[in-house]
Amino acid sequence: MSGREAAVGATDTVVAVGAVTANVAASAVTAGAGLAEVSAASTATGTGPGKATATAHANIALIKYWGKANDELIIPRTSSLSLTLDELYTTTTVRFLDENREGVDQQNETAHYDRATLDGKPVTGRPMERISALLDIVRERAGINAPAEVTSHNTVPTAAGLASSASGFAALAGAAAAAAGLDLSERELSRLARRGSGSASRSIFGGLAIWNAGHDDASSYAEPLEAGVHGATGSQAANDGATNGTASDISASTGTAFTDEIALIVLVLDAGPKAISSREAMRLTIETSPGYEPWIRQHADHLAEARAAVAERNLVRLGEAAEANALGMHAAMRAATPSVNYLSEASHSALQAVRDARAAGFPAWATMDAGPNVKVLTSAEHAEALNIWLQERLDGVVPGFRTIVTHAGPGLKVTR
Ligand code: 2P0
Repeated sequence: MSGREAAVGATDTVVAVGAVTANVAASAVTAGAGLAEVSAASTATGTGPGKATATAHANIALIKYWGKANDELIIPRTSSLSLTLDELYTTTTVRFLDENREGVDQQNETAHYDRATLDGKPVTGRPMERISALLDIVRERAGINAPAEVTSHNTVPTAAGLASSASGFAALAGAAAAAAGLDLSERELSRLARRGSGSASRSIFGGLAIWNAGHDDASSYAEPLEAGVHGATGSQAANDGATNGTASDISASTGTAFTDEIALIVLVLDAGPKAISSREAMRLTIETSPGYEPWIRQHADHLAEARAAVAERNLVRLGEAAEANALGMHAAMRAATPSVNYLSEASHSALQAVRDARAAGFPAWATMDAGPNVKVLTSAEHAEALNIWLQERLDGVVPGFRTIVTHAGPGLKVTR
């Protein structure tokens, strides 16, 4: 019996998908193929038919996804490797309404029949179309025809390059599938989340995850990078066998994963929305930048380095590969026509501060996404001291910045 099967029919049950970390109660029981039934009646919300709530955490790519081989299915040009974060997450409830949409021209009208709010504000326009498009995939698979009401809350500053679309679409995929009564594996959930936003495929999993580029819908999915990370920090350290062959081992003596030895400091330099969507910026980079194909060629080396680094638990090697990969991605964007530049003056000050921190002896490597904020990979051991050092270093240089110290976070959790 899978964890999901165990949960079906039970009321007030939380189903945790993916890595279970220290954030999950030690009483958690792992089951089957990485799905864990968690005894947590007090945390469960409504359980009526057609309704489910999911929480998914943001992830930051250490080796990036930038560019699609297939725009419609969101098949990327490269595989990517990420860390799911504890502090930044989205919680989404999907309720399929007791109506059906028969007689409606669904090609044109679907978006009008679904309703969504994000942090209490109605979602409209293109973001609403993207939500309905994902709901359509779920409706088709489940053979239902009901409009949905979606309620979403974000701890991530939306659209500021802090991966809100990753946590957002992973939570939507998990909640919508459960609300529709679909019994999906982690891999299927990853593929479904990918259809909403590529990076969301990785947020199904906790800790370090790799999104295998693949070549079609079935072969493009994420999976955990480290064996045994499921529950590795809880009482149920037994490896659930959900990973396959790509993984490094958990330290037998300490029971910790490499994932739990690393931290990421987010330097929030500007929490406003970005000027150009990453989807559009990727397209411009692919179509016009002479720097794109060279970056793609380097990317294979960066990914191999990062995988080897995780296997040997080598933070220096991982940090060097991550920083080189991010700098190359931004250089490729800069060379597009028109040039895409997400980095601000504050970003460059932060990048200099990270180099200075390294010179001062800290483990510290920078990565940047589709926004001006800089994320600093470091060790869990040094995170607090480095955070203070960076705050002091940037005080008076970057006005109004704040920092968020994050560690590895858990995979998708679905509540029915
Ligand atoms: C990543 N980013 O690997 C890269 C690095 C931003 C920079 O994935 O078009 O919102 O929805 O698949 O996932 C941001 O792009 O793009 C992203 P779509 P997504 O995290």
